[in-house]
Amino acid sequence: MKLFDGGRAPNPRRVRIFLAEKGIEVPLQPVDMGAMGHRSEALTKRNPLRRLPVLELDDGTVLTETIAICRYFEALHPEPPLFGKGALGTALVEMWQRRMEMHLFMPVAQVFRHLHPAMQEWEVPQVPAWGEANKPKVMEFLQFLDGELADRPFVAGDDYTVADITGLVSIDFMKPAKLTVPDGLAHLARWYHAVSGRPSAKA
Ligand SMILES: N[C@@H](CCC(=O)N[C@@H](CS)C(=O)NCC(=O)O)C(=O)O
Repeated sequence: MKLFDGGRAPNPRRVRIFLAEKGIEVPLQPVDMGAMGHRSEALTKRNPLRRLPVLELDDGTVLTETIAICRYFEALHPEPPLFGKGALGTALVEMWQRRMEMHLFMPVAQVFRHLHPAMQEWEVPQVPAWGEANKPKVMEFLQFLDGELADRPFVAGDDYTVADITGLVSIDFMKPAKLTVPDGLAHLARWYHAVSGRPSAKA
């Protein structure tokens, strides 16, 4: 098994954090995304969509999509459960993971990809107006999230889950997107301090 990894890119980092939380070691195959290594022949053969992360199993099966890869490891190593427990718990984690991805991660990504000069070769065409249009979406969601975090330690409840991983990576992704978390979101700040202080955050 090997995990084709994209260094600082946010989706590969989500998988690395997930693995670190589980205590699972998977051999990493670093891909230099700055040199467009994810568009090489070797990577395109494995993932024609030319995106990372890519997990290759020993029998040659290829898994892509961050959450699919995480679910694979969750099934193999159920402890600690990062996709929730029981009917309600897993549904709540699914709900929050999707909210974090759709309403935070994606808008931040759109700002970065459509406004950052380094993304000109990646996002064709770059539509700066679309990048700008996503900025208020990020801010609105952060306000909402701050209110939600007022009465629980983690995004989906009492336990740290994959929804927190997506949240952490999204907030960190705001830096290259040149976005700043607004002042005064005390619950969000408390949560961010907790999740970014976990050893897994360094993965
Ligand atoms: N839906 C995929 C998205 C993967 C993705 O977009 N990965 C980025 C790195 S964070 C990538 O490979 N981008 C390459 C490109 O846009 O050319 C997932 O969840 O894994």
